Amino acid sequence: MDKSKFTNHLPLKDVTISDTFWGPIMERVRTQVIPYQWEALNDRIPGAAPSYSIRNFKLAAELTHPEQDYGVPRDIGFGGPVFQDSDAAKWIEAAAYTLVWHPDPALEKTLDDLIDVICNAQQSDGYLDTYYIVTGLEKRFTNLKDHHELYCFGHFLEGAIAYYEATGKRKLLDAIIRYAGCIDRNIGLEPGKLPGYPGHEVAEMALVKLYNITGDKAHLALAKYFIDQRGQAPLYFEKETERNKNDFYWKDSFVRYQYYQAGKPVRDQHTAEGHAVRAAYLYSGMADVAKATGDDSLLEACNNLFNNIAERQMYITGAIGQSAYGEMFTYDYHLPNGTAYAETCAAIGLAFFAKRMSAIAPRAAYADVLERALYNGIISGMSLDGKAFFYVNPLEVIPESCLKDRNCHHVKIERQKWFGCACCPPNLARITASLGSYIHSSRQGAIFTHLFIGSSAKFSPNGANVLVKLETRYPWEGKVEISFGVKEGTKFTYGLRVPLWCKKFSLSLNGADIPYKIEDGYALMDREWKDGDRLTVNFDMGVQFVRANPHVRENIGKTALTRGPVVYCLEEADNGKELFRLHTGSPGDINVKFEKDLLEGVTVIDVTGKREKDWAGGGLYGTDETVFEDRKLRFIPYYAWANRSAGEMAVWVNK
Ligand code: FUB
Ligand code: ZN
Repeated sequence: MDKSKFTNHLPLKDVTISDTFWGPIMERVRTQVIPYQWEALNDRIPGAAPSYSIRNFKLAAELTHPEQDYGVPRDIGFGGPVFQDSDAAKWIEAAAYTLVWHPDPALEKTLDDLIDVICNAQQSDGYLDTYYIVTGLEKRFTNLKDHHELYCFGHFLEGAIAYYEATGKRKLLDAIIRYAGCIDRNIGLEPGKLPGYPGHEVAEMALVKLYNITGDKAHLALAKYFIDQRGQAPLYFEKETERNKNDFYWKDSFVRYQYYQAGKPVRDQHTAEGHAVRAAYLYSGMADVAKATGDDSLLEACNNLFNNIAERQMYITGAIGQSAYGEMFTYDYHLPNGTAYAETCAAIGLAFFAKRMSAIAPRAAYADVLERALYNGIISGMSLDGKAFFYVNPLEVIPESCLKDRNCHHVKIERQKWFGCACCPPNLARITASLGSYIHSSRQGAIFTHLFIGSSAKFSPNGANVLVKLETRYPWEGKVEISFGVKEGTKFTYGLRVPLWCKKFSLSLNGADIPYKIEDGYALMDREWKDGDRLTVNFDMGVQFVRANPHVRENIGKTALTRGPVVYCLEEADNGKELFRLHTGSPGDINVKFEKDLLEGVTVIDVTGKREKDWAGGGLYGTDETVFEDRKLRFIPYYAWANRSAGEMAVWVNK
């Protein structure tokens, strides 16, 4: 493993975002989404499915400390799915990130009060999971496969770390470190412990994050153990199921333990399989452990899995998880558009994985996937007003199918206010609120820019402070200006990602040519940088008519329009019904314009195309020639669909 290539992403506190695209989204998350989700977690959204999340914490706190009274009836029982704790934990994480870039004493107070409740629910040995605290602690750790204790623990950790980093307050962090100790005492290979691991991954990456703060080798060792033990024979989940007479939902399915990526050791897994969110979180944790321990075989497994996803199982929107059955991956080149599951959380998980891989070695192939997911399959999960959410993000929607075709029942034609299983909305909030930490990474002597997001960021690549400022109207325009603030001339390598979608670009420094070499898709400039140096890059943002690999049977004869990182779609609101009858025209006949009053400001693509006309004679089958009429087609960014009216949508269009 070439450790000299390792980089670290910049901490959130060192980046200030001023981006014209992401800035408003982040602000909406802060001002709309976070308060709205707080109401949802407290079951105060009329007409929305109750969360029970905060109620469960209050109930658990009352049961743990009978002198406490949060006004929750003690005989009421646990509410919602077993993993409801994670929704509050993700909310804490997202809210904490916003505090970094927008201090808010009232929000901090709400968080402190919630943390008090959570800590009151904690058991004396550190255990902290409201499902078992409420339903019976004697059953804890008896169903790691399905009951999400270690998943909630992982999310608690992520939330606690974020809050500690935002405020310096350790109460939640210390509580969760005690919980980590409890887990360590109960789970592992040593005699008397359960040789188990998470049924839903996330704790692996959270523990590495914790290790980076505490430096406590036990935290890294627990993450490594979870990864190494997964799928080892005899299968823990099989033994656990037999021992505790647990259900095994996937018993008669082809996927069995691979649903949990636990059917074989992780280093023997070469294709992404099973539940997509679980998989993406596992692979992210594997990348973290590989980097922290310098484990070559683990990194090789990460690369195999990354390539399998990016080259064979990822939608053009960066979405993953083709199948509603099991919210799972299916198989290579199987990318159905209308029945896609494409869970928002899964695209977010892929972004986590891609971010980690690009820290291990800056390569455009990694950051391109990150960017693809961010600008498309992730933010499609949220309405433009931040008040409604998609769980499922298909690439084609026909409203009648969603009602009458069982295979499309999971597809909603309008974003929902909340969900009984509300994993996606807080996940969206936490990734957007922490976007500052995705833009750059650095190592001794080098800074890399992975994403083009208007911001200023502080580095010290060689001891001296460097300020890197990005100004751009990306993704609508391809010009990015990068200026450097340094006290004295400072020598370091600056690496700028050249997106793989970009066929042509120009680069200049202070108006003159600058020498660079391309390595792994980054333009590397090794020089002494002076204060005020201004680098200008212009990425050609021509509209591209993209094809899918011919192995993808759904997209044969079709094209998808992209411009820069943005994937486009046709919507009924602009193009009428039966979008599947439309054909694009010639790539030459295109009009691209920015519509500032449409969908919060988007660049649209107008193309002259054709529509198959009705048959003169009617009838279901026949031999008539296809007759076309001319049609103007309007393409809008995919992420912005379903923000005007419910209707059809299609990404892939007949050529
Ligand atoms: O199981 C917890 C979360 O609920 C998963 O990550 C999502 O896919 C949803 O099933
Ligand atoms: Zn989700």
